[in-house]
Amino acid sequence: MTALDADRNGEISAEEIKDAVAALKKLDKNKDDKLTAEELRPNFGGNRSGRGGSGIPDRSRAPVTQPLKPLPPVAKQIGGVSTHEILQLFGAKGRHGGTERELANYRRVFGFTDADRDGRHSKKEYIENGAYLTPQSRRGIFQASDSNNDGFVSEAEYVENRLITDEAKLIFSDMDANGNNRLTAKELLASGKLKDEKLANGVFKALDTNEDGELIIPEYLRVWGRWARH
Ligand SMILES: [Ca+2]
Ligand SMILES: [Ca+2]
Ligand SMILES: [Ca+2]
Ligand SMILES: [Ca+2]
Repeated sequence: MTALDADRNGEISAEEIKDAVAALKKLDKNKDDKLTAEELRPNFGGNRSGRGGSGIPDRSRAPVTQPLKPLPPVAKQIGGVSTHEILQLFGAKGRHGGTERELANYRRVFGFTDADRDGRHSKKEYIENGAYLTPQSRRGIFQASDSNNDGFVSEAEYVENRLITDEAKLIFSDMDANGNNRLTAKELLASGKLKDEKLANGVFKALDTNEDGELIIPEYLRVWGRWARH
């Protein structure tokens, strides 16, 4: 993408497509008319002149932050109802939701943080240099988004996470009847989304990982996000 997008506007124009063969040939460093994965990988090693690079040395391999304390294994079913069905009862579409417009917007936002334009967020780009919420929250979001645990958040992983969490937050505020950003078991039941009281209480317990009788959004999202990725 970066190789073909000569004017760096995030789109490949007809003009750029015409030049694609030449642009791809430029990537073929050893001139064997084949592009290996190595050659396709953006160059992190010095040569950044003229690419609008930040000039900041790449420290993405250095440990930026300690991992969060892992959650205990998340139940796949509650009271005989699968977490997949539970999300459906809440009306969640999860990663399968989203209009074309929303998807396009998420991809655009992804691009703002992908400073070196290699198609993935490094910990440095997202956690260290990010501005959203707090570093600790960014670390939590980053880890939740990195579904394949390779230490980077790809565009697809980012979009998936936005689809899951934006929807989950809407459902949360929908249930938070008194609008105090805290959800009680009573509010969850009163929302009528889970008609079965036993099930509603079981779901609440599963979400309330610190067992204080209330859900706050990050706490709720940690478990919800895992259910939505099954
Ligand atoms: Ca990047
Ligand atoms: Ca990843
Ligand atoms: Ca509330
Ligand atoms: Ca709690």
